[in-house]
Amino acid sequence: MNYASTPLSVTINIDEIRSHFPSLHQKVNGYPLVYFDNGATSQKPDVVIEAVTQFYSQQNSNVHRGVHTLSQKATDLFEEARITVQKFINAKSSNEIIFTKGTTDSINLISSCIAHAPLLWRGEGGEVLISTMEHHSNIVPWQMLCEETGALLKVIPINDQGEIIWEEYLKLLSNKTKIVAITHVSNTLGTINPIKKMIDEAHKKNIPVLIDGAQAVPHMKVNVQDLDADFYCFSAHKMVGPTGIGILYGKEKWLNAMPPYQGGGSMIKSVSFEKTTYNDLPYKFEAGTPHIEGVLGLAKAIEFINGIGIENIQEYEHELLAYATKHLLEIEGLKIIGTAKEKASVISFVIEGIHAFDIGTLLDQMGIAVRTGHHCTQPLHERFNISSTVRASFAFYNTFSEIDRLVDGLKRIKKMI
Ligand code: C6P
Repeated sequence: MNYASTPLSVTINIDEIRSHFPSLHQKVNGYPLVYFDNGATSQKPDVVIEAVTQFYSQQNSNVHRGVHTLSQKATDLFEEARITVQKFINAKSSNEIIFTKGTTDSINLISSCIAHAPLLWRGEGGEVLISTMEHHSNIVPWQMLCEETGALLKVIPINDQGEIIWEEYLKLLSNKTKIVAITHVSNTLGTINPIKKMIDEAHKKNIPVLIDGAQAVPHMKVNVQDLDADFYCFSAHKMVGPTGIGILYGKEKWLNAMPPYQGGGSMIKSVSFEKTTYNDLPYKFEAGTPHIEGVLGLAKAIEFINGIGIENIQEYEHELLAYATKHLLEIEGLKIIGTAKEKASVISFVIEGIHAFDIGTLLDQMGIAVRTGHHCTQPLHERFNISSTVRASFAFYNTFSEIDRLVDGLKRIKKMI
């Protein structure tokens, strides 16, 4: 059935966009693929795939290490990519852009180094403040830090819609708080947190704030200077870039105040058995040979997104979200978990009497890829007294007719079971 009565109000050429994604044009279990697992990882456009293969076929060499032509070329492309990232999130300096393995690695870098920086981590004990809706990547590293330092983990509660309870946040911010670590967009609920306001409040008490931007950067304009974020973390693979590469943005003064994360090549100025001096930013935090082709692919992913316009992406995905919400709610027994006023294009739901895993498996038989389970947010699922949900997460290359297929598929499953 075609439910697509909503006219597109944005100038996005969906056919043209989709033509750049080879993986979208395949059949899965006999049906044209509908890929709604973008929250886990996105598909990749031809320009990103070409950048990776071109590196291996033409520029392959190590960076920052050779005087020979290939190494110089690879180094130039690598450092140009850093500037592309800097401009994309409007960081003040490219020294503030650290290449990591991904969001998880970026958060672990900070949680491992911060307590060794007296400028940032003053005194014993203290508290680390996170929220109920955090991904395990923004919980476990802080628990490990708390175990090591004797700090306490404090959790900001959320309401039934899946929004931070503002008064509780204000109550929990205190002179004991060492850092606030909060997700920009929840990977399960889709909630867009009011991070600018949250950062403002924390800064009134001189508390630094780390933002987990894994689910935000692919879907909305992020301006780290405007937000005044102290640290901002994200992954390339969720924004049509390669896997295994991510970004840690950090204010230069904080990155300078912290010791290195790992020791090895590149992060040093000089080494002797008696004493090693560390390199300047950003290299101080980039020990070892980096994921060069991942960085080059990430730059192409950003250029691709810029070509469409992140504001156009946001508007289009918002229409997908509204359309999907409306038609999913027509299914009897379906309940959406996460109904915040400000939401990104993520819908997690349960259907009365049918296990999420069965729904995911049966949808897959129809060529529709969704995620089922706790989506690495077990405490959040506990908050809603459920063990698992089905999650459909949309990207700018998804269509209204694909949403129709999801809705029809769920109706068939309801009839079957
Ligand atoms: N969430 C999901 O299906 P990595 O794996 O390091 O690229 O990203 C970790 C991460 C951190 N924070 C948030 C909010 C996330 O959504 C994720 C990754 C995926 O929801 C895989 S579990």
